[in-house]
Amino acid sequence: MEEANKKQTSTMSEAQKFDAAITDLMAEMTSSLYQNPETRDAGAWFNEMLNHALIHGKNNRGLTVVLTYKMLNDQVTAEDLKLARILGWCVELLQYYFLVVDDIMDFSETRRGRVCWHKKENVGMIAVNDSFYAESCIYTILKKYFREKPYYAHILELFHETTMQSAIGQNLDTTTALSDGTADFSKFTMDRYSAIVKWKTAYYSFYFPVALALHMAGINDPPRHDNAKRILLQMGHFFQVQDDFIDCYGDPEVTGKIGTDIADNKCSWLIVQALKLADSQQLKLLKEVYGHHDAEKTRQVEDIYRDLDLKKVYEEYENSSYEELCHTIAKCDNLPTDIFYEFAKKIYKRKM
Ligand code: DMA
Ligand code: MG
Ligand code: MG
Ligand code: MG
Repeated sequence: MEEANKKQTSTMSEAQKFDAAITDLMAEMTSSLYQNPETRDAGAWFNEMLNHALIHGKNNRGLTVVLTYKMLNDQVTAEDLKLARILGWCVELLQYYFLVVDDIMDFSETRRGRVCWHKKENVGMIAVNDSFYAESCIYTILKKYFREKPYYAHILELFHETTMQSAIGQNLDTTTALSDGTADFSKFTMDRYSAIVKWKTAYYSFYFPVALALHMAGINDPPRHDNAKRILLQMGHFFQVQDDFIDCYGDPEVTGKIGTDIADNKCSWLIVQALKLADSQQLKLLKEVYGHHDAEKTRQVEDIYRDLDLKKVYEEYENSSYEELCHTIAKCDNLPTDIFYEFAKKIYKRKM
């Protein structure tokens, strides 16, 4: 039986092994709550919450920890690989607890092909506390598996720093979208856009997983981290532009989420481009119809996007910025560049 298990494990892809690693972790996260009669009900609740969507993501960020660690180390032990997968799942947990609240703030209905957690019957604003719980799981797991590791302090600091960066980004994102009924486009500049996406997405989605793998591999010198950060923040900007495009043009069957950026009055890449291209009449109409939770007004914004051929503007951007990114990667001389090329390849032309 054990032999058969071993054989099965050896033929599994890294993505499948990563997927499999969550089963034990999931049980560990809530088991202490189940053991205590006082907290048993909370254990059952949190178990359902974690099962709702944590395991239905693309796992790109988590997998990046494992794949990067492998690329930095030609003699990885099975034990270290197991730890890299656990660390990868902690990255997924960080993303998850931000998304649970992001979906409340963004008035979203669906996520990862299912109804958003806060939209489930009896959940509502209890989801805010569930997000805190998911965050706290990270630190329980890190303590259990990494406490004795020489890089423990480095990764702990990185989790805290990344949480702060993402919270700053979410603040910029949501406060830039504040509106008193008529869209005020004066804040919707490319500079503001770049700041929002760097803080809300690029740090946690790109620098963070790679930096964790670097720390695991014993790499913590500023020159190499700074170099990785420079490349990965550029990649993160590209990725959020894609996310904004997908918000309007993606197929919800594929993306698992229904876009809300226009109705939410978001400083999305698409509106920033539209403001550059619109004539005075289009601009006047955009001011009236952008940023309302009203299907007809949203459709009018989409019509203007179509008239401005934003799809084509995006396609040109995707091609040229991918080339620029490869150019930046090629200049990196103190880390294996495959780390970055592999990551870039995975997201280029993505549909979800
Ligand atoms: C989400 O940005 C950012 C964080 C920190 C979760 P978003 O609202 O554009 O993401 P999504 O389109 O997935 O809701
Ligand atoms: Mg959102
Ligand atoms: Mg958001
Ligand atoms: Mg989005």
